[in-house]
Amino acid sequence: MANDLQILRELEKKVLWLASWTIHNANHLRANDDGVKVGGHQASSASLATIMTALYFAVLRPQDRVAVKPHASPIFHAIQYLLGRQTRERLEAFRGYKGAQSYPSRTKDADDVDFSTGSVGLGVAQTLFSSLVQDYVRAHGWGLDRPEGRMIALVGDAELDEGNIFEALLEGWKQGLRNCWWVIDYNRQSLDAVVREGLWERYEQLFKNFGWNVVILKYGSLQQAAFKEPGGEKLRDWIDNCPNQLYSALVFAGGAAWRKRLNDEIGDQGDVSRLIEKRSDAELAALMNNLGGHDLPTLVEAFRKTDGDKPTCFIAYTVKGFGLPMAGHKDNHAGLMTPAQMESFRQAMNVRPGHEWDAFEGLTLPADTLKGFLARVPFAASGERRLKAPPIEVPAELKVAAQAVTSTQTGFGALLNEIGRGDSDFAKRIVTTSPDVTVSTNLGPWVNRRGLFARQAMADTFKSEHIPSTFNWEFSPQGQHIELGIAEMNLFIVLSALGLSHSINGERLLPIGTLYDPFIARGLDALNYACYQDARFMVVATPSGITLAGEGGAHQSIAEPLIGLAQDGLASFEPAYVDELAAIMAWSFAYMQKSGGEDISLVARPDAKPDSTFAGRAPERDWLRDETGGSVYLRLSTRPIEQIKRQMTDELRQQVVDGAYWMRKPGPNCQVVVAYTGAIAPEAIEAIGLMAEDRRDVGLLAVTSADRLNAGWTAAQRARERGLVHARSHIERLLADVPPHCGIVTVIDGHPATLAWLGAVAGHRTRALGVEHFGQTGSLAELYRHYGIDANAIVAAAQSIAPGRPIRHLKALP
Ligand SMILES: Cc1ncc(C[n+]2csc(CCOP(=O)(O)OP(=O)(O)O)c2C)c(N)n1
Ligand SMILES: [Mg+2]
Repeated sequence: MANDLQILRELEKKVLWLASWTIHNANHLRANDDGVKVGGHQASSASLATIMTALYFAVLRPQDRVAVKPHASPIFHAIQYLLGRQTRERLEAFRGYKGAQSYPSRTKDADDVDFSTGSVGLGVAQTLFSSLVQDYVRAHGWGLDRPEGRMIALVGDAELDEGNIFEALLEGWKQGLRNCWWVIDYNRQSLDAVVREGLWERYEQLFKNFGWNVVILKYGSLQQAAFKEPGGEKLRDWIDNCPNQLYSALVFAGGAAWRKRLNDEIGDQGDVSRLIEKRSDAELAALMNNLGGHDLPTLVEAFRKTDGDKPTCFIAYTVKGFGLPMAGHKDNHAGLMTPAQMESFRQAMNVRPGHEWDAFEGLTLPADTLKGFLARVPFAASGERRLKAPPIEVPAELKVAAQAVTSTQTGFGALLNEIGRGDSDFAKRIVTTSPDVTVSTNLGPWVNRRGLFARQAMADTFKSEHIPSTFNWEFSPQGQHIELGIAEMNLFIVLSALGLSHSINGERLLPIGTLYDPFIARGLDALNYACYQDARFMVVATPSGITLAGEGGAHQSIAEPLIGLAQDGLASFEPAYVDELAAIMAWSFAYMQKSGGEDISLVARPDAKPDSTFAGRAPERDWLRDETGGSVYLRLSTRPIEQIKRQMTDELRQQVVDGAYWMRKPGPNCQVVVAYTGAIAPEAIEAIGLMAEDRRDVGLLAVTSADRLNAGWTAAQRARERGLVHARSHIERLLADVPPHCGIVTVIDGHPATLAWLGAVAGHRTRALGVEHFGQTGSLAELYRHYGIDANAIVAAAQSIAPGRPIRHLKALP
């Protein structure tokens, strides 16, 4: 009977073979006529072959979740293939259309990727925050019937240069992180080069400082045995003092080179020489390559004896390109084996031509033994590892008593405060978080009601000392606000973790993160990452724009509306009025929970009939992916503006959500339409008034979501191009009756391109006003005038694109 170690050794070989073959197939065998470099990172993958074999086949349990280093994707897919969770077709199409993905992807891969990776550093931090979210969920009494999982990142050593990892590390320490493992693939190579000497010592110290266990896996079992031989101590010292560059170079050069070097440097004609000489070149190379990260017994033992209560960092010494001809070479990052090298690798692996994809080809143990083992692998025991949670019922309307003059930011605080009064499941599932701008983004009233989250209760000393304070800052396991330090990267990664809780923990959360609008840019890659893996959350960005007046250029956002327009997976809104905000938020909480499938065709359902389906409004919702759902970005303002007294009808609510409505419908002879977004509403209204005597039937279009409006328009065009002739988007219907000669002036406190496309919808001449240059301090009136978005600038733009008699209220522009 083969023991488990023998089986794991066989599987390790097979994993390495399959991953290498997958990459080779994509590069050399599959037609790739487009001349684009395919790549595939054979060396980078091989580095993790042993560690991942140990983890997936011997250590992981179904509840554990892993972020796999981007370039180890082929190893991951090979392992899933052996476990029957990945198809040969997808492996054959690796890096191709609908094939296994170059970097593990939750949304594009079919083999149950836990966390997407690709932009290095982000997946690592995601595991940390996922562990905190697991604690959050359990502290609230949910999901206790399931075992706690460990959140594990397989980290490249050069990946640790990414600062977001250290931001996360600090936050993890503050929040009492547990159940988190980071396994560092210490191959001492990055993309370009060999890493600095002694980096492991810095890491060790650093992780210990943040309360982590550090386990250094430097020597494999062959090395450990050799160190016990006479002369072994000398060998160990030599290894310890060998510079990274040299070690890598010798790994590449192989057994004879090791022999020469070791004899030259520590040969003593005695014990050490005997230790070297009694090994063949191949054995010597195997010994020197037998670093901790390539030694199954060492790895399995180290992983098995680590429990979850402290976070643990494993520094596993590895060889980049382990087992492959380019092993150790500093230029191997994107290196590929040549067909000739692959051929000798095939022979060495005993794989017959034509049997390259056979799971057990060339192995020495009987297939039944291996099959039996694979069928018992705990990781794959419970089938589908991705969990589901039913949607939380959301009120159709959110009520708030808005003051006569107020801002959207104040409205947001008031709406959440109202929700916070209730004891519904909806209120309980909301979790808020903010990077040290909780109070200044108006989450204060909500936090006062619902408390801050910590696994251990902490009293608010100001309160217990009876010192008056507006805010009750009490921490408890029941709290519903996660207070973060000032790191916007962390905000978006925790939102990513919270927003996947339904899938990871089987418990749905409704996460809301707040920050200042300009600082979205600070965490932008993490926001993109969160959207890419289809996490569901609401980002509330406030204050925004030059409307922030006195705060000046460093705090005033310009480009963010364009991010809102372009970011996939994120529906963006910028309402002007609190009743609009209430409608948008109610819709958003439901939208965040929809899951109509990731790959829904943009055009329409497959059963859509060209003539009837597009007659009603519903299909446009399909193009907008309303049934697919997504995350939401609300760009809010601190500017108090006079609210409109009106009834929020169902029709108006729908239009607000669809992206625009006529605040003042243009008459049949309309010469000018003003289309505005957000806090600039009073200027747009004022401009309409100033023009009224000199331009006929002026229209005022309130744009609540340039993003959704634009997406609908694009999708309708695409639908028509595919034969659905009646497809009409919301903006096309709104502009249908605007006469062709009419001009459109758009205005937003943000980049003008956000709305400039409106002119292309029905061919109206358009002038787009907005902010193109850094802001500065000043009063609101001064800044609006300076940047040309005040009422007078709107009127001047109208006069220039919709000529007629001079508009008498127009003043000369500064
Ligand atoms: C944010 C980001 N920047 C750059 C890259 C390009 N890149 C991919 S891997 C890599 C180096 C990785 O080195 P390491 O983490 O040590 O992994 P190894 O290849 O040694 O296994 C770089 C720079 C990336 N994927 N993401
Ligand atoms: Mg490396």
